[in-house]
Amino acid sequence: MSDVTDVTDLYHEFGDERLPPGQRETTAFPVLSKSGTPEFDPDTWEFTVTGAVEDELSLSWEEFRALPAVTQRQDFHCVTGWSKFDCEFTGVPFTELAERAGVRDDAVHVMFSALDDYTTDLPLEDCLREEVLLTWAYDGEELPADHGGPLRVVTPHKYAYKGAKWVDGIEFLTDPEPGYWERRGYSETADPWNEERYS
Ligand SMILES: Nc1nc2c(c(=O)[nH]1)N[C@H]1C(S)=C(S)[C@@H](COP(=O)(O)O)O[C@H]1N2
Ligand SMILES: [Mo]
Repeated sequence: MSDVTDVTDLYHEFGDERLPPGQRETTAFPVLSKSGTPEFDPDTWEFTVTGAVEDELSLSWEEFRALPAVTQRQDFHCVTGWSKFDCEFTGVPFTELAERAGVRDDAVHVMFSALDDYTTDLPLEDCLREEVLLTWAYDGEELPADHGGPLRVVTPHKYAYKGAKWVDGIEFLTDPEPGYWERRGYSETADPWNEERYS
């Protein structure tokens, strides 16, 4: 992997400190999943982009991997209180998929879905940022299955539950809808520097 873009300084937009309030830095990378790690079959896997778009998309694993990708160094903040600095993720920017599908003007919100029936939602403007990636590699290696391999979303400007592991769908919504943890009391907005943990 050649060019690595460092986006670890995005915290300047949200707060003074790289480590958000109430977080502690860890060098470990704990695994947090609501249920186990789902099976991935590259032959039947299908990624869909649906909802308020001009052209709905359906991509095989091979087609997804052929999309243009970037590598970024990012931080990772878990709502349970740990942060991990300098994670190197390689993948497709959310904006690339949004452009290919042609997001309609009435889209305001986004729902991500995953192989383990997890969902999470974000306002559209929070997704249309360069650091929101659909990533398949971590520190130059294939993304481990426990961490969401083959494909996961990363959202370094939000608590990490906003990043769906095993992601296989993006739906553009004209009205906000809550995802899995958001229905269970976690924050809709999830800004780590404002400690938006619960709703
Ligand atoms: N599909 C799916 N994505 C998920 C989860 C999950 O249970 N299923 N857990 C979320 C939560 S609560 C966190 S903190 C991060 C954890 O990512 P990690 O296991 O790679 O540390 O994934 C998020 N994405
Ligand atoms: Mo979490």
